[in-house]
Amino acid sequence: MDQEQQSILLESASRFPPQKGVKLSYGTAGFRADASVLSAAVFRVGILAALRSLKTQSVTGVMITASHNQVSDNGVKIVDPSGGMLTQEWEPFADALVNAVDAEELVRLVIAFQEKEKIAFARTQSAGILLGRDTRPSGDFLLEAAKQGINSIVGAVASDMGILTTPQLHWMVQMRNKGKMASESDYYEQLSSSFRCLLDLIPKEATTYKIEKNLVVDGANGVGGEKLEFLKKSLNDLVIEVRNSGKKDEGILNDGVGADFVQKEKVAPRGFGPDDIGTRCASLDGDADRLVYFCLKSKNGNEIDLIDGDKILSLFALFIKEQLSILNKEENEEKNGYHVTLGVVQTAYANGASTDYLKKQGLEVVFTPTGVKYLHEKASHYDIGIYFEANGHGTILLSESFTNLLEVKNNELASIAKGSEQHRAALRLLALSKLINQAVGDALSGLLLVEAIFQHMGWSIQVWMDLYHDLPSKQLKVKVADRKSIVTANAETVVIRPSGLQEAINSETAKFPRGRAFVRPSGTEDVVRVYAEATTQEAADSLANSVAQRVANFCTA
Ligand code: G16
Repeated sequence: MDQEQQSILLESASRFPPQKGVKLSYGTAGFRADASVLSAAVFRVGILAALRSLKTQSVTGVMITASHNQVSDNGVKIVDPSGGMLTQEWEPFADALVNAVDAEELVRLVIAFQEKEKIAFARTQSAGILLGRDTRPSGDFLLEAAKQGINSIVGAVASDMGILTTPQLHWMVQMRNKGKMASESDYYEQLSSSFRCLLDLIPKEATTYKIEKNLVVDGANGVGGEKLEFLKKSLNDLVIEVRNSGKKDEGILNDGVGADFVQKEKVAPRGFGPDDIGTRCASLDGDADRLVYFCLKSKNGNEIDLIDGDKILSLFALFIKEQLSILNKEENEEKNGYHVTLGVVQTAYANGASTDYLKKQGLEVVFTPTGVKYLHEKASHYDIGIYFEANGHGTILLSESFTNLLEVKNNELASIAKGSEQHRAALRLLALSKLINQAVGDALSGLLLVEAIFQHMGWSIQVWMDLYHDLPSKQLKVKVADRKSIVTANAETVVIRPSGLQEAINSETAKFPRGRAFVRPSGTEDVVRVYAEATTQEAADSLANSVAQRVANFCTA
């Protein structure tokens, strides 16, 4: 690194001194904390995104959001050139850079990393970094910090894409690097045209039930509500009412609203009541990367039937299996010369009943730790990989070779069997590959896929709910002195530290038939999370409480 670059870095970094005593970690989905302590971290993440772009000679992204967290928090994460999360290999450097005590240490770290990674700094090179932020009030000043971080690397160019959902920014980075059109209006155009295409391919005889076309969506008072208001204008076949859309006086971001609240508390969000009984409802989270559905069931309260990520995954898996079996009907594998691998990825939070159901459908189910960065990676090993966290974060990945095969099949079949069921199945999968956001879980694209499949199946919401019945479950948060004192293994199902805690959990679990419980430190909040399931709600609550008590005891000892 030349002297001029060093002094630019030194000068700009000294304008963003880190707050004393604040130690941040890249966590499940980037750095998150109270927005007031984040300027230095966001500035430094700007530097990191520029380095990643220089290293890969591709476009990267910086998203400023704390997603489901409270409005006073904010966060920052990097979008890798693939459109996915930052490569895990760079996370230790991200941690070191963000926690450097002063500008001098920061410059030393950047020089050492640049040499190790052989990153070429040159005036002629140009690194492109797309910037996005959600609707949090702190987004503006943090965006400025990110820009200054990017601008302190010679040759790096920041493009402010404005207020976006997190998945929109991931999609834009992925598309740019494929050399495709990637504006926000291109995103809406792709979603609405592939949605229409799926509807046009619905078999005429499908409508066993009369589909309720009205859908009411809780926008978590975040960016998703506002974007959905826009998207719905191009969807003639669906009537969407958006509530908690973030408009003035509608309420506070993620406060008693949003997918995280609905899924964890299992109650309806604010703004929903007895008049909505019988209506299909959905909820997005604060930055619209999670989606759950629900139905109100009690006249006097806000009790709901929840349709979580596991059930969305099941719906997607059934639809894809159906299309694959149509495609393969008259052609055995040998003739095809191509065996399509289909896999499903879940985490320990997946309800045991969902895993049983998926396995009974003959699907291969694998598990990873929490965090879409892990699920996404696993799903990419299949021709079609479907991943979902129970909290509603997930998507579908279709391999390039399988998509190419579909394109070929589409062309072959178009000439010999236009309009045949096989041809239509290939077209459906092609439309699905365009509708679903393959960069990351996306509540808007997921919602349209659910709605299209729903109409295809001709299902009532009751049929979907009755696919299987969840085992009662309970989630709790425990505040401890140092959540990192808990270390887990086996996709977070076993605690290996502190010693003795797993045995304590085992002895509590053994008291309940079909009991299952695990604990893990959150990567987005300063808490330890506890999950328990059992055959009754009382048993699940009681198991969660006793495990939480054990955690509290072990972590203060
Ligand atoms: C993020 C991650 C998700 C994860 C969630 C909760 O979601 O992207 O994969 O499930 O945090 O993580 P933890 O339990 O570690 O706090 P979001 O929607 O907040 O970006």
